[in-house]
Amino acid sequence: MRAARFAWAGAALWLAAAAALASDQDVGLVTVGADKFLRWYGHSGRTYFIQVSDPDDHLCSWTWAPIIEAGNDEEISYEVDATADKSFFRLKFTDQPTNDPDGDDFDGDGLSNWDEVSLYQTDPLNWDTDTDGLGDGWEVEQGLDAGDDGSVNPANGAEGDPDADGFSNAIEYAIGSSATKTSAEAPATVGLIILTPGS
Ligand SMILES: [Ca+2]
Ligand SMILES: [Ca+2]
Ligand SMILES: [Ca+2]
Ligand SMILES: [Ca+2]
Repeated sequence: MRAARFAWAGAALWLAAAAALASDQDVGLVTVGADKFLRWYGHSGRTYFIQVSDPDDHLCSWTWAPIIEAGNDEEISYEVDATADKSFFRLKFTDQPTNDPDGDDFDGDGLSNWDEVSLYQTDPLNWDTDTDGLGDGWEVEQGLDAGDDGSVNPANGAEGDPDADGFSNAIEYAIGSSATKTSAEAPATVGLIILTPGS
C-alpha cells in the first residue's frame, strides 16, 4: 500500500460502486494509538480508489488520492491523520478484471488508472470526467482541462476554439486534429454534400 495521509476527524464515508452494491463493503475508521486508518474488506478481483473531499468545498469538490488497491480477500488499511476539523472520503471500486491495476486503463480513455489519480485528477472509471464530450486522454494530450467542461474557461469545453482556427474542440476531437495548433493537421474546409433525388 502506498503511504499517503489525509486529514481526518469526525468524518463520514460514502461508497460508490461501478459494478457492485455499495452495501457489499464494510468500511470503518480504526484508531491505532495516535494513528487513524480507513479499513475495509478487499474482495478478490476488485480494484479500489479513494477520493478526498476538498476542505474548502466539502462534499462538492473531490480530489483523487494517489492510491489504487487490489482486493485479495483480506482487509485493506489506508492511513489518514487528524489535522482538520472534518474530512470526508469516498471509496470507489470496480470488478473489471485486471492483472495490472495501476497500468490498466479501465475506462479506455488513453490514460492509465495510475496516471489519472496521480497526475491528472481525472476519473479512472469515466472516460470523460467533465462530461463535455471530449475524452480525458485527448484533453490531456491537447493541454485542455479535463475537469472543466467550459464553464470556467470556455476554451476547455466542446465549443471552445483555443487555436482560433474556426473549428470547435468537439469537431477537432471528432476528426482527430489538434485543438491547439492551426497546423496542417487542422481541416482546411468542412464540406456539406446535399444529395438530391435523380430526375
Ligand atoms: Ca483511463
Ligand atoms: Ca478517465
Ligand atoms: Ca472531457
Ligand atoms: Ca474539458
